[in-house]
Amino acid sequence: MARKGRPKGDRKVRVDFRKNRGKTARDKSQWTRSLRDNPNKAEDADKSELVRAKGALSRKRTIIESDTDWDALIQGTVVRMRGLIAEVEAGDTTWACTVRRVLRTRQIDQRHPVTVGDRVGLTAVSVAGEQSQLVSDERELPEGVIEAIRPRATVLERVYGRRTQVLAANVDTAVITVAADQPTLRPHLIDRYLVSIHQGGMRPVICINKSDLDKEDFAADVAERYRGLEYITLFTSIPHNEGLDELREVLRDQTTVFVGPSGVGKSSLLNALDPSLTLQTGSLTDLQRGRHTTTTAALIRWALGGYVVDTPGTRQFDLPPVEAGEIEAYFREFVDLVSACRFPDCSHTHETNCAIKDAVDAGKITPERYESYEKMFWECKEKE
Ligand SMILES: Nc1nc2c(ncn2[C@@H]2O[C@H](COP(=O)(O)OP(=O)(O)OP(=O)(O)O)[C@@H](O)[C@H]2O)c(=O)[nH]1
Ligand SMILES: [Mg+2]
Ligand SMILES: [Zn+2]
Repeated sequence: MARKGRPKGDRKVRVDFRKNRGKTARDKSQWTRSLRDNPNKAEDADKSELVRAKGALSRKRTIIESDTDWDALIQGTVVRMRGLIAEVEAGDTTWACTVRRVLRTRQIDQRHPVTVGDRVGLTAVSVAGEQSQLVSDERELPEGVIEAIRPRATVLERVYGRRTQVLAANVDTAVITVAADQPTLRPHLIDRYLVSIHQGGMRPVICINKSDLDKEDFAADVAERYRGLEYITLFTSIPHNEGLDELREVLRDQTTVFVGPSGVGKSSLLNALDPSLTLQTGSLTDLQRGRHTTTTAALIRWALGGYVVDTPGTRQFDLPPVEAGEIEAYFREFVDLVSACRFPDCSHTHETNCAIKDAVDAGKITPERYESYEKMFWECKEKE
């Protein structure tokens, strides 16, 4: 992209620069294959990878994005990737798009220049004055070329093994889904998801499902703790129809993703929130078995307005790691206190005169949250 006399109006955009960009597609297809053979495998492998040193994985790199006349382009949202073809929804039309070569330069840096959720500008492709058509998943769609991509407001990444993949861009809300019981509620897991979701720039919503199975108000107390931190926290039960209307309101007109461990009721919640979804998720699973196997997400329009992110190929995914030193920034009750620690680089673990530990002693930070922090911190440190 180096060129002389960069015209005025160009701006620098910071993008993630992945060191593993040189990896061949073969790694991925092998992973895909092993995942297809055993869908639980990725999930199990990922468990230990949720928190991991990031420093070695990525650094920021600056590229130049030329000014775009957006008004001259058809504007839409990438809802699905099929190989190199991006399906873009613009108004009532779905386009099958290739990507302009100059944008693919960005692909080399980023591996995925265009991903599900990207806001793009495209031009129609015509042949001899006629709108050209492309076949995508046995549907004939008008062909377009993606000319420009808006900077991403948020990124939803997942980790599998040592690799990180951008699952979707511009997701507004991530619903951390856990269960009051079956599987056992582990609040520490909520904290891990919170850190990753904050890092990705999304709005977290906590959903404690299966409230009908709550024993001795353990889950109800956990919900109170997170409400005390001003997180939107919902307590839901599908058989008791509890909290579902509230959840619908919170998710209206958003792009939403549900994250959380297996068996907590993510699929059940999706179907309860929008009963018409069943078919669509079913057909996506079928797709996966077909030859257009994809491991990327898809955006599905749903009854609440906006989109819900479907992640075919995995029943669950883990979010990317953070650096140990970054974790404190994502514990929201720590943020205003850290400047009062005696040491500017205080890790809030072994140091004296630590404002965080003082706040724990004073009951301003709960021991559960502090233990979560400590656990994540040491795990990250070990790997750095
Ligand atoms: N008691 C009770 N059971 C529920 C509730 N919601 C879901 N379940 C049950 O929990 C089980 C798991 O639900 P799923 O929706 O498949 O869970 P999931 O989170 O999608 O799981 P994965 O797809 O494996 O990640 C099913 O047997 C559901 O019927 C609830 O509110 N209360
Ligand atoms: Mg499910
Ligand atoms: Zn401290």
